[in-house]
Amino acid sequence: MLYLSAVLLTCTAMLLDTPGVADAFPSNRDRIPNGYRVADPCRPGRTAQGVGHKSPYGGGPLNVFGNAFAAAGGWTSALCNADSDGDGVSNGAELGDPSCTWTQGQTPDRTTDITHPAINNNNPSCPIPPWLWKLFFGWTIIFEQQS
Ligand SMILES: [Ca+2]
Ligand SMILES: [Ca+2]
Repeated sequence: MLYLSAVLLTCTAMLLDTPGVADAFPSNRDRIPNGYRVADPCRPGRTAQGVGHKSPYGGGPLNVFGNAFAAAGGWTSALCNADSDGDGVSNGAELGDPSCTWTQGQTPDRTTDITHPAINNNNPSCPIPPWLWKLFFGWTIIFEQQS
């Protein structure tokens, strides 16, 4: 029974990890700086598809950043200067807009090393340990790069 559960969980995770399967509100990714470049610390080599959601694939309950974004109504100076995940790095610094000057459509001050504004950079809480995720799903990154 345990083996069957593990196989079912793995197949479900593989389906959910297929790009484009579960995008929820991708337009919100345009409303934050580097919305398509946020590294997902729980899935090495991947970007978070749902930066404002608890699920990295988007949809479902909002995370702390998603709630703050919804309350602010967009990328505001207050949201930019806040540190939603409490890791000591402001949302703006995490998303490449440390001076909080970005507006939609502009290229942010920084476009590399973009970290997740709802996941603690120093101690990420992941449903699947990153090493285990990489062991099972790392091959799909190679597949995507070739396509
Ligand atoms: Ca932070
Ligand atoms: Ca963070």
